[in-house]
This record gives sequence, structure tokens and C-alpha cells, in this order.
Amino acid sequence: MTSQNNLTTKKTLCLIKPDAVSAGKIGEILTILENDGFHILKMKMMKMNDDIAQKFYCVHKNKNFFEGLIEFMTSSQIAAMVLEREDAINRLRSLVGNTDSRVAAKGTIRNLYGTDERKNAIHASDGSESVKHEIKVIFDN
Ligand code: FUP
Repeated sequence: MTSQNNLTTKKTLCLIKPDAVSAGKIGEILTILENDGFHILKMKMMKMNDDIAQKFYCVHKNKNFFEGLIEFMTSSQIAAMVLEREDAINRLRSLVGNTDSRVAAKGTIRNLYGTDERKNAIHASDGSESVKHEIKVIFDN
């Protein structure tokens, strides 16, 4: 494995979404992540504007849920972070659970703190290309 691959395997991008921030769940979610061995490399509170949200979710721009997603993600503050851990991308995806919180496995973050397929508490990058794109959009501004 090259050092490039090794780096992308170890880092991922995570957002605690407006619903979970408004509900006061940042601390509980960070505890789950830290207890699982994730280190927080970068972290900030921010309110996404339309431009940032559309760039962040550009792969979904033709989906029927895009407008609702952008409206939700720009509705109030989020907590954004870069996390590090062995096998970070896959591990965070499994802690997060299914997109639809109503069917997310018991004990996953979306099961614990999400409501449905839009208000689902947390975002986790789905691959190394997404990690690069998402860190750039969120932290290079
Ligand atoms: P995930 O990787 O689980 O976050 O899910 P997707 O990449 O498929 O979708 C990204 C985001 O779009 C979801 F987190 C929430 C939103 N979404 C909806 O609002 N409605 C849907 O039917 C599907 C996704």
C-alpha cells in the first residue's frame, strides 16, 4: 500500500447535521466516535450557505431529494470534522448506519439520533475521492 492510500484510509470527513446539533447531541456523538478510537484532527462549527451545500452534495444534484437536502443542511449550524483512525472510512460508515434513520441498525448513530432519510443526524464520507472533495469544500474556505 502506498503512503497516499494509507493516508486516505486513515482519514474521513464527518458532519453532525442541523437536527443533531439543534438537539444538543454533539457531545454524545463525539463520545461515540472517540470511544471507537477516532481522533479529531480538525473541527469547526459552521452554517453552510447554499453555495457550499451545493458543492458538497454535487453528486446528488439531479436527485429528487436535492432541494430538500440543501434546505435542511443550510437551515442551522453543523459541526464539521476530519477524523483519523485505521480504516476510517469504512468504520465511520458502519457506526453511522443506514441513510434512513428509521431502518438504521440498533445502536448506530442514525438509529440513536436521526428521524428519517433526510434528518439523519450525521454525514460520513463514502470513499477516498469523497473524503478529498469534502475536506476541500469544508476546510479550504
Ligand atoms: P448517505 O451516504 O447514507 O449519507 O446517503 P446518500 O449519499 O444516499 O444521501 C446523502 C444525503 O441525502 C442523505 F444523508 C440525506 C439525503 N437524502 C434525502 O434527503 N432523501 C433521500 O431519499 C436520500 C438521501
